[in-house]
Amino acid sequence: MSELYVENPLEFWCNNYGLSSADVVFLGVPFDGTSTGRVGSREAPNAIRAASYNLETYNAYTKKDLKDLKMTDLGNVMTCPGDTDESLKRIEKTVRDIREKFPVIVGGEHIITLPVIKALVKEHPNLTVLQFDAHLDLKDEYLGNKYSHVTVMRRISELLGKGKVIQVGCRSFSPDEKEYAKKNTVLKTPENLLNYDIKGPVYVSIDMDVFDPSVAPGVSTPAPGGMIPEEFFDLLREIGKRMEVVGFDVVETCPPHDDSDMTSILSAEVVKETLLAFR
Ligand SMILES: [Mn+2]
Repeated sequence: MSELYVENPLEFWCNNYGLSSADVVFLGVPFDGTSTGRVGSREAPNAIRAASYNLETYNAYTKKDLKDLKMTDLGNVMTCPGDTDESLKRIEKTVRDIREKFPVIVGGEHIITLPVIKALVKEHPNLTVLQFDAHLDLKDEYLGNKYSHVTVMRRISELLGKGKVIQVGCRSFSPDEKEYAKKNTVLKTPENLLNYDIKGPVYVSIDMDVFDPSVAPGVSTPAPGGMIPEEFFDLLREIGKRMEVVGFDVVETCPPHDDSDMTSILSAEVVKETLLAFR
């Protein structure tokens, strides 16, 4: 048969190797059931896939190309709108099945990171989470709810233990959260992160609100005073040289509140740059 000039724009741009041969697996998680701010991050996985078709796959700094990665887009987890418990179970089960691969998880809101960590910690018992976020996400509960995007790093910190969550770029939080952070997590600025030595496997969780709303307006809870892309990408490449990264997520992109798709486009670029920095 002659070559067919067709493509599937509902896959993240990659040479699709299929699950058994791929070592990098892109997984969408369209869940926004606990969002306290603007809702709609469930639309992000497909918006970011669509935006990926405008990317150059080559990176001039690392001289690496997405085309050279053995990657596959597995599709989206079938989450249950309105049922957080069942959704988190399904996410954990799906990630458990791909835990030997390098997972690239695209949310969805930030609570989805909890079941991902629960699944990965079985493969990497000494796991550290490196979180980029405007918020600490360390509240103990929110309106009686223990499982929310504002409690997610508290639950992960309880699971992994003291000093195993490193929080970068946080600028919007309550005194209680700051108090918990002082005792249990490690707070860093983008400028002083690299002075801190992280040993063992690292999972990177990127909440898109770590960026300034001037460059990423389409997030659930924007917070002025954040990072710009060049600063973030420079830091990523240094992390890639120094740390053993075993997977990452990109969360909280909110397409219904995005202008000109700029946050989805930046999110696709973040997926690409992060992959090329770490693989
Ligand atoms: Mn967050």
